[in-house]
Amino acid sequence: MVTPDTEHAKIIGWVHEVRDLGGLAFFLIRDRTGIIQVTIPKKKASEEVLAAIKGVSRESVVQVTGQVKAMEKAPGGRELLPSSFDVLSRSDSPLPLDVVEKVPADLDTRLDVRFLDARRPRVAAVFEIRSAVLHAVQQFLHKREFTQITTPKIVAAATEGGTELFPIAYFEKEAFLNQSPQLYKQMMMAAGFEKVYEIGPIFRAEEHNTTKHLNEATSIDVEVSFADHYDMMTLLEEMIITTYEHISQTCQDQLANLEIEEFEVPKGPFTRLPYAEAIEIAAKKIDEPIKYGDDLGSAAERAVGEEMGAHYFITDWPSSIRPYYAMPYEDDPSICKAFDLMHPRMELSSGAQRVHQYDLLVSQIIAKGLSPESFEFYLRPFRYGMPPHAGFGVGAERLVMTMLGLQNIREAVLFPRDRHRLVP
Ligand code: ATP
Ligand code: AMO
Repeated sequence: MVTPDTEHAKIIGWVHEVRDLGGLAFFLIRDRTGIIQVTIPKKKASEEVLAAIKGVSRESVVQVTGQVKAMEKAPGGRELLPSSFDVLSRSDSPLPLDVVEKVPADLDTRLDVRFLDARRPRVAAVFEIRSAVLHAVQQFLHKREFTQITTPKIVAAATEGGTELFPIAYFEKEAFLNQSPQLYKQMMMAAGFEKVYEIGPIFRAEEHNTTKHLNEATSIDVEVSFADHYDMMTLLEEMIITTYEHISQTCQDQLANLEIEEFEVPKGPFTRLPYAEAIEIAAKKIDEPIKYGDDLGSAAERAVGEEMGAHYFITDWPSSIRPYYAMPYEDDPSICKAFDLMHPRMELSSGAQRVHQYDLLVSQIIAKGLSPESFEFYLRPFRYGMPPHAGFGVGAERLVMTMLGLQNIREAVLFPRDRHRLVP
């Protein structure tokens, strides 16, 4: 894209809008940096230019060269008077989606033609911010000497308890798409890596179609040795705040495109609310019955979130509703060293100090009705010097969705996978 003081310029972009006023034609040309007006006074224009602009459809890709002049009425205060105008790629019309957003479209239509939808500056802004979020997270973790790992997505068994798995055919064996890198990041603690993270896909065969669940999501997984759940809550809180700060400092244009005028960076320390108190708050505020030992459903999450009004942790969960790998408190094993990080709208992350003692882990696996045999590859490292460790997993889409106030998690994924959507 040109700068206002460039005299001669070449631009290549999409035809955003065409206005033909008879003696004067205006083309708004758009690329990822913005929009510039090309003005063609027909009496003065060359025959080649006049021939080239005839019938150019919106969203065609064009290359224009010419003189840039200041023009108060034009977007950005300048216009390009072309000496050449070439159509590089003609767009069919009508368009399946109106890129200039004069005609509103529902999310399904938008997702069907994501390549057109993402030409809208407001949509592109979401994905530029998503990229900046992942960059900020990585920068934060690398500064703290974390090692980035990548672990298999094709696995032989469940991680989180045996449900919600997608089976796949793997030669003569049955295999699954991994639900979480949980077991692998823990094994890397046995390998002595001390601080690892992975940003990668997780697959969950969630039957229900909601605005906050995907069947393929992106998880930011972190695991640290010689750390407990308190250390992890502190680390996670710092990571969230630092990420918001990074967006606030580097994504002003994108936030403006999203019409977010006041981008609030959350303030620490986040309240640490024991599960028992969260249940009490929920019980008072929602109609459905809820008691100690129940998981927090969406209505309960929202009710407690409303009361808290900012990011907060729910701590000290009943061991009965957390996975086998969560460490029970020594003085009261009915509760465990697990936590959830909550945004007022929904859960953002789960984490815990893990069980690192082989015998305790085996007994917890059995107590959950699972078979230690199917966890053999995972259990083995616990017999050869497993350090105490803790970690968490954050859903990247939920982080972006809550940060930008998006209504549907699908808006935070380029090509979402849900119950009904397998293409594009
Ligand atoms: P509208 O899209 O609101 O119907 P219009 O087609 O009626 O607009 P005006 O915006 O009223 O046109 O503009 C009148 C004249 O002002 C145009 O003929 C043109 O000479 C000039 N003009 C308008 N907009 C621009 C612009 N963005 N850049 C340069 N000149 C412009
Ligand atoms: P959990 O199952 O709570 O924990 O997942 C962690 C976070 O991942 C996100 N998430 C999802 N996002 C969109 N669609 C889904 N279907 C979906 N499922 C999960 C959420 C959630 O908080 N192994 C543990 C983490 C750990 O203890 O380190 C785990 O997977 O934001």
